[in-house]
Amino acid sequence: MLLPILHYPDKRLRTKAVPIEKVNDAIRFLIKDMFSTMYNAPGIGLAATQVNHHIRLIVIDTSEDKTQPLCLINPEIIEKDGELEWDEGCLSVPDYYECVTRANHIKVRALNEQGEMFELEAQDILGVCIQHEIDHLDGILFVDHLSKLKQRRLLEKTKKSQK
Ligand code: K1U
Ligand code: ZN
Repeated sequence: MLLPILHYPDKRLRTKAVPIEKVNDAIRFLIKDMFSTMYNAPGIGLAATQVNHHIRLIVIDTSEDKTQPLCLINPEIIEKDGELEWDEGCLSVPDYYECVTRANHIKVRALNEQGEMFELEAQDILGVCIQHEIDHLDGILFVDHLSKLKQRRLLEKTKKSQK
């Protein structure tokens, strides 16, 4: 099932998501729908926050042929270093791309769909995407990393297009 994606400046995107206590079938159904929604958009990542579920769950697939689905439940960045600039987009901010500086290399700890803990090291687009999606779980959008001037221009453009 495809899920509706919340769009900036919807205030629900500012909700801080809560940890998932038990990885059960309801969570696994949501994961399946989130992957369908992400691939259909199309996108390379999606956080539960974006589909109005305020729990700490993200799905990602940065592969070219869409064969490497990755699900992270209760993800935590446990190490980060370096800096990297990347032109980011967001399914909640359609048709808007801007350069953001993030850590170049991260180590993340999370649960998988079976509720088992794992650790993953990531860099380049995968590392950027994980950081972008974890920001969503904390109610942070990539545009928050931009200058106040760029944020004001985006808000004006969004309000005009909504009229
Ligand atoms: O969280 C989201 O809104 C998804 C977002 C993830 C992301 C993209 C770029 C840098 C950081 C995080 C997207 O997927 S935007 C769409 C996109 O980048 C894309 C779409 C189709 C093919 C390739 C990329
Ligand atoms: Zn996003």
